Amino acid sequence: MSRRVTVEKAAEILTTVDNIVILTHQFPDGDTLGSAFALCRALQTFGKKVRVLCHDVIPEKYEYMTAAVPQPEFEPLFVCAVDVADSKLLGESLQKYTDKVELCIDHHGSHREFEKQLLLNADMGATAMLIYQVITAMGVTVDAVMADCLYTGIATDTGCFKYSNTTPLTHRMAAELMEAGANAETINRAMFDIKSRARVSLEQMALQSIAFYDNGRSAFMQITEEMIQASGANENDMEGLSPLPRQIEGVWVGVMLRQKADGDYKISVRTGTHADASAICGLLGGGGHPRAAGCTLSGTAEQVIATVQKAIHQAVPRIVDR
Ligand SMILES: [Mn+2]
Repeated sequence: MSRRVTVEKAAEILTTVDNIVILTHQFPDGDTLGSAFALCRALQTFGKKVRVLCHDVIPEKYEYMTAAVPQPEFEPLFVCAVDVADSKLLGESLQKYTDKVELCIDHHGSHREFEKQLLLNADMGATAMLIYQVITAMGVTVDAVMADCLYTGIATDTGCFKYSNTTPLTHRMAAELMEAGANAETINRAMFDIKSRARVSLEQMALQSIAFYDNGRSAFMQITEEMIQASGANENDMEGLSPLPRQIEGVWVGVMLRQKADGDYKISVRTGTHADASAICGLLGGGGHPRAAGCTLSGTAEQVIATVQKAIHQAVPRIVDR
């Protein structure tokens, strides 16, 4: 069992230690990176040696964080993790730190304890919101670099202030961060608007593949190995494709089939208020959240679609009515 700590206690712990490494989760997103680089920068203002570690190569679009915060080499004496819901998510190269994490700061309700001390608040839409509070509690003034990092975490985890986890506090913090110099326009454009050409080419093919069933209430989209090859898309280009079928008017259940290298299909289900995605995927050996869930199936695309349809009909009987 981890010892639960408050924002003030976490701030006190961090101010008393040195040679700190901050761990992020694998397939890093704006929140884990924004949290890590903001905290790193804040602790460096005390003259401490601090650096950020990530199992994966950090995507180029976060260069305004990575380039702005120096990353010195040193022998770590204190290990901190941010936005890491489970030690497995540290990724292979950071697994060696699992039992050495002194403090984890996280906002996932599903958090699985692995650290000695934990600052957890699932009411926060982003870990960056907690980091903002910790930095303030340490008495550090948020500069423009920290503001950019924290704003990125909040904007990305709330889907640019669109998701249900967006609260008045989210907006208040974002406003304060803009006052502190966050480049909201540039950040939001880089995070939400800009797509690589490979991504656009993959989206073109994927949209072409969409097939409707149940009088247009369910929509299936396919991403095949062939499309990935032809578009030249990499792992980062694939992020955020699964909501596309659900965005179509009249669709209750949007399904994305992604062919994996071993031939199996990774299924992502997205729903609106009429259907429960986790109930559908639960019938197929997977799980997730009410609006977003997933599972893995093997077979041909036709077989997989038929299997998912059966589960949809069982979990959402009303979809075939009328
Ligand atoms: Mn997060």
